[in-house]
Amino acid sequence: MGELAADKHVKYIISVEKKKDSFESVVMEHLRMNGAYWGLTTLDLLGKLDAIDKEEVISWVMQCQHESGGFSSNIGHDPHILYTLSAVQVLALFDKLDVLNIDKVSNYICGLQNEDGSFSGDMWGEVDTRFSYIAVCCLSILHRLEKIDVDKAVNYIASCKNLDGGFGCTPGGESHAGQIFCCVGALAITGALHHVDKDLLGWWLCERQVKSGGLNGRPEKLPDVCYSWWVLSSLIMIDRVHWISKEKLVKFILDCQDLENGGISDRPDDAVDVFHTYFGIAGLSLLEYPELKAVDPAYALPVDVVNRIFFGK
Ligand code: GRG
Ligand code: ZN
Repeated sequence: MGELAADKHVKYIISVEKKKDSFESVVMEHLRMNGAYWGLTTLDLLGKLDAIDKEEVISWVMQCQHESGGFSSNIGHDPHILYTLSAVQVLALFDKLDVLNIDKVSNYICGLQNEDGSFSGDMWGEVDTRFSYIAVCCLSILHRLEKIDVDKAVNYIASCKNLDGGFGCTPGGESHAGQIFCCVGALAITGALHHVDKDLLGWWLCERQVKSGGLNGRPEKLPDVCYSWWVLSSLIMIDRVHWISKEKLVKFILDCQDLENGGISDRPDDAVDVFHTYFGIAGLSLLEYPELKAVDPAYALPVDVVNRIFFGK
């Protein structure tokens, strides 16, 4: 089996960050804040966050904040709850949460909670359990969870649970590993994992491992490196990670590396991108691959960053 080409991946992430006019960057323009979170978290897990000009990133992040308190994907775009979490996560990575007006950011998020406990993603109102996770995760990082109706938020997530033990984006929505991560993550952060049938969900999740060792996101679908994050983090949060073969999954992720130019793709021999590079490295970190920082499965941040947020260490 090959090894992790850590130095190549560091170079790849830094080159994407620098090539702001490249094709990938233009396509990613509307995802820049989210992309910054993926790239910078990957560098931190690889122990190379100091390769980045911290002040430049922080100044750009703060220019993406709006009057409403929310953040947008890039300067001049509209604010959205996803980019608000990414901005907060990026500031947390650099230990710079103190530049935020915490009440302003948390008011923006609170304003997106609906009467039934669900969350909208922005002022246009789309509702999805992704936004429930984002709200809970972000407010928890800001120590402002008490500002929303947590019971209602939890009950809404519980109402999205299916008979197969999984969760969907709204009540009755098909179970999908991405939504399961969001629902289990939000329930873990709020101390409400008793709503999860761990054996039933653990069974559904471990059935996501296919012959090649990779994981898919739902039955009959192709494996994809990003599910090494969505599925594995969920299995860890419900204590069932020993139900899959870790060795086979490590091999699948390593097989998706571009050994020449760095980066990780969704499946072997496809083109690499920052998104799958992040999920590959974060997945390997969850699998306790040597020389990577540990990542927290609920907050999707390095464990030392989470400890600093909650214990000041
Ligand atoms: C901080 C880690 C972190 C996340 C923020 C955005 C978000 C919260 C969560 C997204 C969860 C989600 C729905 C992930 C799934 C993304 C994905 C690969 C969707 C693909 O779905 P299909 O149907 O692909 O196109 P399949 O694999 O089912 O064929
Ligand atoms: Zn993917």
